[in-house]
Amino acid sequence: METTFAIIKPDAVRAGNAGHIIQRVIDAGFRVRGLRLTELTRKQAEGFYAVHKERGFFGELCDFMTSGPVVVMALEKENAVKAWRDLMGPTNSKEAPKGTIRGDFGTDVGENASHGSDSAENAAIEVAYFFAASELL
Ligand code: 3AN
Repeated sequence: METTFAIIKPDAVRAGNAGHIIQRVIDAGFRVRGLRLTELTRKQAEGFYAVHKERGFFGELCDFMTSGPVVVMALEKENAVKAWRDLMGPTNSKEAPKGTIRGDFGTDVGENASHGSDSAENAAIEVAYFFAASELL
């Protein structure tokens, strides 16, 4: 069984959609191993997105991710990384089909309602970035 890491981003929490998104997680058969409402510090956001630090949108991305509360989750399922990315839809909410989280709750490529790890290796790193082992059920 695989565990992936997910974030309900500030736009979706602000719009009151966190509950709707968590319901989709449960309906899709994920087991929630960890879940917390938190607000990222600038340092946390910059560390989390360090692979993107040379990209033009890095500052904007960190501004957005620190703009309000987020929900961080560790989600378990067979092929959880792919299953969660399929449920989210493509990065750009403008291109994401209806029925996907980004298609239904996001706005564009930056404000796209959710994050999901892109590999099992990164999922392990990202889960550990936000959760102590003792917080994972
Ligand atoms: P994904 O989160 O789907 O794996 P990546 O890895 O391409 O997508 O992008 C990482 C993060 O950077 C995403 N959360 C996305 O919202 C943001 N991002 C990507 N491209 C842009 C852009 N052109 N402007 C603002 N934010 C962006």
